[in-house]
Formats: sequence, structure tokens, C-alpha cells
Amino acid sequence: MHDTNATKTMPRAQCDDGAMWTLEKARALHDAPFNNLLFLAQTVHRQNFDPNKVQISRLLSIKTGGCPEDCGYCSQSAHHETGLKASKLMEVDRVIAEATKARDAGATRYCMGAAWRNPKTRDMDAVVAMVEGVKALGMETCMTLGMLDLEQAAQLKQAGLDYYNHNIDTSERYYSEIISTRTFADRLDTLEHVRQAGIKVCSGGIVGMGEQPVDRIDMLVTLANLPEHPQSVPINMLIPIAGTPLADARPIEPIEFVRVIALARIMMPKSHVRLSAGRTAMTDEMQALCFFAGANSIFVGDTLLTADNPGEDKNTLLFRRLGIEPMELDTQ
Ligand code: SAM
Ligand code: DTB
Ligand code: SF4
Repeated sequence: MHDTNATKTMPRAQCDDGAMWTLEKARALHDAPFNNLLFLAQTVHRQNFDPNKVQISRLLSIKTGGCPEDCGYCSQSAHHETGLKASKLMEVDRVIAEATKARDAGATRYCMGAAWRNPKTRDMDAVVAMVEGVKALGMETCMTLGMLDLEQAAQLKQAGLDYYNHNIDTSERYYSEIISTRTFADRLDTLEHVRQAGIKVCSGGIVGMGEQPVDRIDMLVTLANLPEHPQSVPINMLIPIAGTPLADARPIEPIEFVRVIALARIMMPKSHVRLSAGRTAMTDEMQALCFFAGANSIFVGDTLLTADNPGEDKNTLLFRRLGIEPMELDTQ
């Protein structure tokens, strides 16, 4: 007789006693038979969310290129020859105009990104005005500006910022292979400042950077063991950028990618797990598996920050084929 209750044959999601995740426990889930892993992930997903609703976010690069950091994956680092033209911080009015278009096209969250190590004091007035302006449109606001100190985080909170994106990107072990201009601990410090300021945390990472499976698992263990689970967990599949050190990184296999999504869903049951960068390189079938595994947020729009993203038509068709509907703002 087969045991049809997959949950009996594999470790359960986080114990109700709130115990910390260990690498061993997470690894056992990650390595479980694929059907068992997906069954558990979908079960956890249904306990916490409508399985046919996906949250829609939209990105805008408010300051592109020329970044002093040397992140090995990034088109915007001044350390790499990617041919990207650097630009100054965008005018506030233009940001509001772009956000209005995104709202009218159905996005409920607007995420503004800057290629900075950290915002300078002189930048804060403009950034605060952008948050206030986008918030006034009735959208959720998100920013990703690099490292923040506690005072800057408090200023953004005061302006009405809902989310701050700051990815840990990979495991602590692998971090220095990818970035040398800051440390994993720097990332955690900013996440703590954001949390203390009362802003919701958006933090995830990138897979397909030549890391081992254990690095992906360890990254999720770090996120799931933060004082609170990040409310939003973006899982990016590396978009290889010519001229960066990771231009020729070995791509992650689709099934391995889906395992990461499923594990994130199980380990952080109430978080929005975002199927983030890299969707242009995914089939509809792979994205469908990711949604089944518990992904429930995507970026829409032809461009992410600098790289391509599937356009409006492709999303509409995919959602129609899968019977997925955009998540309304008040149910998130
Ligand atoms: N400069 C800020 C920072 O590093 O936090 C904000 C912008 S940065 C571009 C935001 C995130 O985008 C990175 O942490 C990384 O996870 C993701 N990202 C950047 N380049 C990528 C690429 N080529 N493929 C996939 N994800 C990428
Ligand atoms: C996140 O985790 N992914 C987004 C957002 N947060 C800021 C950025 C993806 C960037 C992809 C590469 C590019 O557009 O340059
Ligand atoms: Fe700069 Fe962010 Fe790109 Fe790193 S990921 S180089 S910090 S823009």
C-alpha cells in the first residue's frame, strides 16, 4: 500500500512551538521526493492564501547605473563593463507619472530602486517626496536604495513607506564570492533597521549564481530565522548580464528552482513569495509549477530595473490559462 498522506513521510513545516529552522530540517524538506515537497507546499499555501490570487508589483529604476558596489550579478555596478548608461536621480514628478500609469494598468505595489550603496543625506528629500506622492495614488510603496541607517529608515516610515527591499541574495558562506564591497552582516544590519522602524521587510535572493543547493537552503534558513519572517520574499533567477563576472554562470535547472520556491513557501507560510527576476527565461509550465509551489507575487512591466520582463500580453495570457487573478490590495 502506498502512503497517500505525503505529510506523514516527510518533515513537517515549522513546528508549532516556534523552534528555529536548522539547515538539517530545511535540507530534508528540500531533498524530499518532488511530489511530497509540492504537496506540502500547496497545502501550506492554501492554509494561508487564496491559491488563485497573485499580487502584482511594478518596478522603476529611479537612479540607474554607476553603483560603487561590485555585486557580481549586476548590470549597474561601476566595477563591470556592461555598456549601461548611468543616469541621475529621476525627477519626483516623473516618478509619480510612471506610478500613475502602473496603477492604471493594475499594479497595487510600486517599487522604486536606486543603484546606490546607501542614500546620501542630500537624496532623502526627493526620495521622501516620491514615497509620499506614490502613496497618495493609493498604491503600496516599496523602495530599494541600498544600506539604511536607523534614522533614514525612520524618515522613510514617516513618509509612508510600506516595504523596503533588501536582499540577502545567497548564503553567508557564498556571499563573499559574489560581493566584496560589503558583508552579509551589513545586509542583516539594514534589515534590522527597517524592521525597527516598523517598515515591512522584503528580502530574498538570487539563485543560479553557481552556488550549491546548500547555499540556497541556508539562505532560506537565514530569512526564516529573522526575528520576523520577511513579509515579502523575492526569489530571483539570475539574469546573466554580459560584462559581469556571472555572465556565464551555469543556469539552475527548472525543477531545482521550483524546489526553492516550495521551500520558501513552507518555511515562511504567511509571506508573499515573489517569482521575481528571470521569468523571460521560464516557460509557462515552469511558472505554473512555481505558482503551485506557493509563489504568489510577480513583477509586471516590460522592464525590471534594467533587464527585460515578460510584457503585459504574456502575463494576461498566462493568468487566463491558469485561472489566476490579480490579488486586490485589501486582501494582501
Ligand atoms: N542597490 C540596491 C541593493 O543592492 O539592495 C537595490 C537594487 S538591486 C538591483 C536589487 C536586487 O536585484 C539585488 O539584491 C538582486 O537580488 C536583484 N538583481 C540584481 N541584478 C540581478 C540579475 N542580473 N538577476 C537577478 N536578480 C538581480
Ligand atoms: C528583487 O528581488 N528583484 C528586483 C527588485 N527586488 C528590486 C530587481 C530585479 C533586477 C533584475 C535585473 C535588472 O533589471 O537589472
Ligand atoms: Fe549596486 Fe544594488 Fe547593483 Fe549591487 S545590486 S551593484 S548595490 S545596484
